[in-house]
Amino acid sequence: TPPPAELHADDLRLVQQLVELGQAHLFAAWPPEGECDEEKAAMLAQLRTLDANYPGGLAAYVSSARRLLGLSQRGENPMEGWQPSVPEEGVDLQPGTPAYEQAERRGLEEAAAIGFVVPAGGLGERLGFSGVKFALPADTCSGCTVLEVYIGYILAIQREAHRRTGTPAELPLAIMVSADTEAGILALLQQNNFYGMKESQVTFLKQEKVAALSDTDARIALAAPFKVATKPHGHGDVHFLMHSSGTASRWAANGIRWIMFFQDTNTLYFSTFLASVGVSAAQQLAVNIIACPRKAKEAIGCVAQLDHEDGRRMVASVEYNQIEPLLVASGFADGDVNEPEGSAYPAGFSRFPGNINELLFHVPSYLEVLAATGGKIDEFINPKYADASRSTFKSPTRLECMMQDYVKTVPHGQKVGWTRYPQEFGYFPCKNDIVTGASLSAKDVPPQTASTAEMAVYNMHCTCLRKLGADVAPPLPRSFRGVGVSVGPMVSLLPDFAPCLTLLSAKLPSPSKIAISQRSSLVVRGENIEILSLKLDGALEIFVAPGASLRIESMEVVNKGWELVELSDSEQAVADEESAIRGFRTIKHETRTILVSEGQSITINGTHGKKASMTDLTVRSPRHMDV
Ligand code: UGB
Repeated sequence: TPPPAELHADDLRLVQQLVELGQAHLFAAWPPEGECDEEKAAMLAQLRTLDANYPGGLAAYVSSARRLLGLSQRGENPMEGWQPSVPEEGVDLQPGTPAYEQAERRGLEEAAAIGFVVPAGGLGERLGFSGVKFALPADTCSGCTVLEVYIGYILAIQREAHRRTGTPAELPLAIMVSADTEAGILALLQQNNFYGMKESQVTFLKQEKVAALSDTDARIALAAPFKVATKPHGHGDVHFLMHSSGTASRWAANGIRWIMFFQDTNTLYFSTFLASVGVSAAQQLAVNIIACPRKAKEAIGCVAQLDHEDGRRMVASVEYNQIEPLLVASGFADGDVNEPEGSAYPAGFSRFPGNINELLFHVPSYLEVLAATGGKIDEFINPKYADASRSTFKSPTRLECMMQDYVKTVPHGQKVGWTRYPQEFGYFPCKNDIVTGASLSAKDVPPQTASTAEMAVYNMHCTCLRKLGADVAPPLPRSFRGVGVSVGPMVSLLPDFAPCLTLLSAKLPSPSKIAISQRSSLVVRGENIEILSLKLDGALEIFVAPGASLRIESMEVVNKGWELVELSDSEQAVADEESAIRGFRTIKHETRTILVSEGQSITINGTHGKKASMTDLTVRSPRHMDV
């Protein structure tokens, strides 16, 4: 079909290129010149977008797809010839130890030079939540959204950098959005004044979908006569966008030496990340893969040393759907199993560290790789075949890529290591709906639900307090609609109070004088707060405005507190999505709320057997009313 005469020169080149690539079918049904011109123009615009948003354009896309589809059709295993083992080079860090403190202090020295990147183009389809996942509460006691907590940590680190260097810092955040999430995330930020961040600190990277492919020849599929079918390409797009938008080099020019990549529903990433920066800086790591203890069959990748028969060697994350076949093919007869008692590795977990997709990059090394690769990441394809000869698909397929596969493009001169933290500081994303969560729970596989994510936040903060020497009751096992959780005191220490263990320690000079009972809830928000002695048996909320201060010399709070109540069948049936994915509601029986407004400086001393007088304080917060 001759191309329409009015085609722009670039369009003409693209059409010719596509015809040469065996994609003439895209234009085969086009009517003669003068008919459907708007529709043709729209399709050409779509093709230009697809061409511009893939390293090397559509030609490179089709050629990679043909190679991978060929391998897949022949049934060749892309992991063939690789032998996995537990990587020897890595650090197990235990918060509360001198090694941890040293790493965190080293990380704090780098505070002014850290940038943050979070891919958030995915919808919570598996979760049963139709909004953007950033809008979910990280924990319902504080009510703060996940994005609010993420930004809270970044701003707290930024303030610390300012304090240390004497120069105001503005740490950058890049959010990768997709057509599915862009409007929701932007609205969330705008409605909340960017949670205190300057709008100019936030970069939106828009991820485009890639062309869907209808057969093993990588023929691009049409969704309609003038519309190419498209599908998501995966979180690996983030590197191409960091490169093609100039963001990585702009940040480097502004003094950013480290970039932390992470995912969209696990605020625990930030509990230890400064120590990881410290490890990277001390060991001069180009990439630090942050890991957690991994339960066998858990849907997270394995960090493994991979040695190929042909001499190639790398440390990388093996994706969860490839672990079982790889292990069985390489001499681990039992496949993906937890280690037994008496093993050389920690019993009850997979021997391989779990990849939590928190990756810390050294920026100059990253720029070197981006310059060489254009941000292209190793891809894979996963067609569902409709016939035994593996030539037709049940539905169009596409290439996919993952953020963590960046390590596969790192040259040998650059060091890749890993840092693993104990489970309480690890990975509790909010990914699965409550029914899926209950069935995983029954198999002793981490359910990754909203309830486990929320309890993990409280348990992490309790662990921090215990590590410092406070007397905090341990969590007890409970279940909400079949999902097993550990429920202890519900403690939420927001990042402006203390973004890391070292800075928390400074706010609690006599931690052995802090005691929190099992049924207690504690929310602390505000920068200038010092707690010397506190006995809590109930619910306490503390909000101290910027520029205000609170010193609790001694206080005892006893009240009816808050209670978590499992939703009944009838309540669950009518619950809003946010509650339904948790399976419980919180009844706030009684709360002590301390709100210190701007300009106030308050000391509470409730010794001599009487409770602290609250008459001089505003005791209600606008967001958190007593019930
Ligand atoms: N995301 C995008 O921004 N764009 C996309 O096209 C897709 C996702 P999922 P997945 O940590 O639990 C990853 O869907 O793919 C964002 C790791 O590969 O939650 O199942 C999305 O918004 C795996 O090794 O994760 O698996 C979210 O922020 C394991 O570590 C992020 O990418 C697993 O996560 C992850 O998307 C895990």
